Amino acid sequence: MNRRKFLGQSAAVAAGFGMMGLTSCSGDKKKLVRLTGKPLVLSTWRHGLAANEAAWEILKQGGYSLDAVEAGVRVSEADPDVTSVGYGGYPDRDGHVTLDACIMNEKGDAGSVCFLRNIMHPISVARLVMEKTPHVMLSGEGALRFALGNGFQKEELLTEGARGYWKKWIEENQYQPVIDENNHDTISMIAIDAEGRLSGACTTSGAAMKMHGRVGDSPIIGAGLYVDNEVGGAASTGQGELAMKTLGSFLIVELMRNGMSPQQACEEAVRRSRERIPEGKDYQISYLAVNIAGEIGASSIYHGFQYAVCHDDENLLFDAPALADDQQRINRFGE
Ligand code: SD4
Repeated sequence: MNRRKFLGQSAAVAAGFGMMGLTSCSGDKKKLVRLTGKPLVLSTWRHGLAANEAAWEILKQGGYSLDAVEAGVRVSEADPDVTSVGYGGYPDRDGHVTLDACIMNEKGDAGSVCFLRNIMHPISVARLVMEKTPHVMLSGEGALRFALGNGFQKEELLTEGARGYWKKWIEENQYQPVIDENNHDTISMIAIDAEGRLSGACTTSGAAMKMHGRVGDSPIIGAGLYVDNEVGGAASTGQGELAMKTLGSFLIVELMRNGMSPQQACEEAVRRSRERIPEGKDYQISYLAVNIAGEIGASSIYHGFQYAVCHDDENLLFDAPALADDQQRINRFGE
């Protein structure tokens, strides 16, 4: 994308419109959609379309945004074809699927689980941590025990497909868990309901082939997700270490609080995250944000990040603008 087109999009967002040059779900129509208004739900990646649909069922009936985001991301968690989330998620380098998730509501309540194994819906465990304990985060064995004690069933989450990917990776690669387009589709979702209540959810199996025990940004309140009902919400997908080092989602919300549009705030968070990339590494990070007025922003280091927005019964997929230019992408991906 050239700079002029990029700025044109930012201006459109600042004026209260959604991103320009949008493609519909079927990918064939160009559209300009006004995205202000409630209710509204947005989420990361193409599979966010199906997740949005489940969330929208609740929102359109006047339901609670927290119920909507939980129901929405559960769709991705149960989908074996989504390889960065829940069932079917790629394992760590030892062959174990380990899950991270968090959830937040309009009051600023938050719940989170990390390094959780064998539970299909970590987002629902995170919600229970928020609602049933005085804590924000449970990890590993303790999180599993808490889940089982609350009626969740132990399940094998490693599918044959994911096992095959892991086996191939071991043979061909050198154990470097870098997030790129092949292992990158964490779902983060933010919704505003008819009463103006903002909630968010984020759930992932994390970086494929990560070290056993590695936890990313997705369960960290302020890194993978942050919502504040006075301002808006933000979420990340990509190399979680970058969002952790910058508290990227919290940063975006604070930048919006101080007057930036969601688009400007996402771009600034990408810029800062990019500065934290270790020498010699090439990582991708993407942010998605919405303010309480329903304006949306999205930004990424490289092109390829897509997000889905559902409003007024219309559920559309958008291409996020990127900071790196096309030549840098060609150099990286050889396209
Ligand atoms: C992580 N941010 O664990 C997650 C991975 C991700 O799409 O977003 N994948 O670092």
